[in-house]
Amino acid sequence: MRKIYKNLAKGDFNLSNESFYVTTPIYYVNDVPHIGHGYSTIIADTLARYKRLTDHNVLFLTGTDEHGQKVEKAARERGLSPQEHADLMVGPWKELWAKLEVSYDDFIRTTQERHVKAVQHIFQKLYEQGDIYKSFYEGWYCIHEETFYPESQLVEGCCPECGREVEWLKEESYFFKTSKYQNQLLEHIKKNPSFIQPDFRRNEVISFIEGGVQDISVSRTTFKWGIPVPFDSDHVIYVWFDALINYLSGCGFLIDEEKYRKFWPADVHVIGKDIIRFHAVIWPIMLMALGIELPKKILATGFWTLGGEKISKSKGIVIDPNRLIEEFGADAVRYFLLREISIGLDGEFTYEALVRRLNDDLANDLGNLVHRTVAMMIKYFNGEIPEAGELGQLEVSLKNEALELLQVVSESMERVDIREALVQIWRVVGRANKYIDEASPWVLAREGKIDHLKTVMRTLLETIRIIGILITPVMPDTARKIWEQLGQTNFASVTFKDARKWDGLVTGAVVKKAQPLFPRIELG
Ligand code: ME8
Repeated sequence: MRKIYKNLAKGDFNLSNESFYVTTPIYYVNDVPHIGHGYSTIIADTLARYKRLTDHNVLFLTGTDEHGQKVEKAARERGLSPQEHADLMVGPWKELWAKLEVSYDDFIRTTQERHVKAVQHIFQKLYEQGDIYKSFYEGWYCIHEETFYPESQLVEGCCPECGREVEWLKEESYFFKTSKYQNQLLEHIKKNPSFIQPDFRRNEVISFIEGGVQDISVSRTTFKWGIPVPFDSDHVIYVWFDALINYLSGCGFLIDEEKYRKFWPADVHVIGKDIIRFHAVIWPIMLMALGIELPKKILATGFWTLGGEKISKSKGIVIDPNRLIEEFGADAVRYFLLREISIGLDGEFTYEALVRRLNDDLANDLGNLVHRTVAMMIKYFNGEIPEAGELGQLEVSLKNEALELLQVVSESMERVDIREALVQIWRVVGRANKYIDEASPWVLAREGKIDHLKTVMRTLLETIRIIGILITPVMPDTARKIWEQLGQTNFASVTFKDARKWDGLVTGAVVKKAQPLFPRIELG
């Protein structure tokens, strides 16, 4: 990743054969997905697709978190065993990811044997080396968050995260010596500024650690739905200790040495800000204790809110992604979520904002550019792509902007600034639309200046080709449709490298008239 960035800085875009490993949180199966879950997954998917298009060997892992008291309770309420419940609930997640064009390479479930084995192995190892010890736990526990909270953190006696009632638990428990590694972790975070992103989250984590990290309870005895502690069958392993290990068990740990070597350490864990302490404190400490390299980046997103409140199924504040996809299409939803807010910040979800983006950016700007160009091609050249003659000043200017886009977009993507990448692409979309008006192909046609008309149309088509390539990570389906409308056939083998050359279209290929990419939506 870094290598490519250096090359880019020199203006020399080099493809690499490096591996890239990106993960999403694994989602609880106590409920069905909402748009907030979709958000982290779409970010990870966009990064995975971008890396594949720059010739990386990608492992994109998502999955489900199936143990714990919360899942056990949800199963009981439905009269099912926790396993039956999990088996049923995993369906809606996989279906949503298919509808959202999420191209995961592997889907891990924490009830799978490969995972259970890894978790027990790690628990045993840490116990044997003295980093896990037995004691008693007393404290306030929120089942919903599956987290213990010190009294000082409670808000009016309730869970500081979700506001639910907490219960006082006293039980025998195994503890993980988190405190032992806090200084080592602090040093790592300070030495590696990009380890926790965005920066303001990094600073929060630093102050949290400086405040002192307590050893955490990593086993429970009051319920059964969890991975048994290998040497003490009265205890099940704490669901977060279990869940975090998915990032290892999902990349071959213990079972596929070659894969594990190839992909670990992970390049990016995409997570929401609510689970940053688990990922930026507990998880790295678990890895340090095991002597395993830390992930390169923890990327914490903000929340999508509705009426100022976090979108959350359990709070009854939900946007059903399935309905949005049916109404607007997966690509429009993906574009909206990634374009509307910068990663890390919260965003208020409104139907109006979504429709505005769809109408302005997608229907008017991109959709019209493609539609007008294809229509003129059919009208003037029966759709057959002509050779360009000598480029005039306007053409050279558009060509240069289009060719520079690869570098600009790649730099933004390397910084995981997907929004900026889109802003830059749309700058050229706007430029191309303006060029149509400036070059006025209809005047050239009327005046019989056919050679120049050919040059104008080819310039537009090449610009659209480049835009089509660069939007692929965010809007894979639209990119494919653009490719087809351009009469090109090799979409599956296109990579970002193809955006650095001009004249990439097959001359003589015939563009295809199609439905507008994005129909305008009238606000009711
Ligand atoms: O926490 N806006 O799972 P979970 C943006 N199983 N993102 C949101 C969101 C919102 N309104 N609501 C949820 C868990 N998310 C654990 C994770 S990982 C080893 C274990 C996203 O089903 C966000 O990424 O509660 C958040 O961190 C994740 O969903 C939590 O999903």
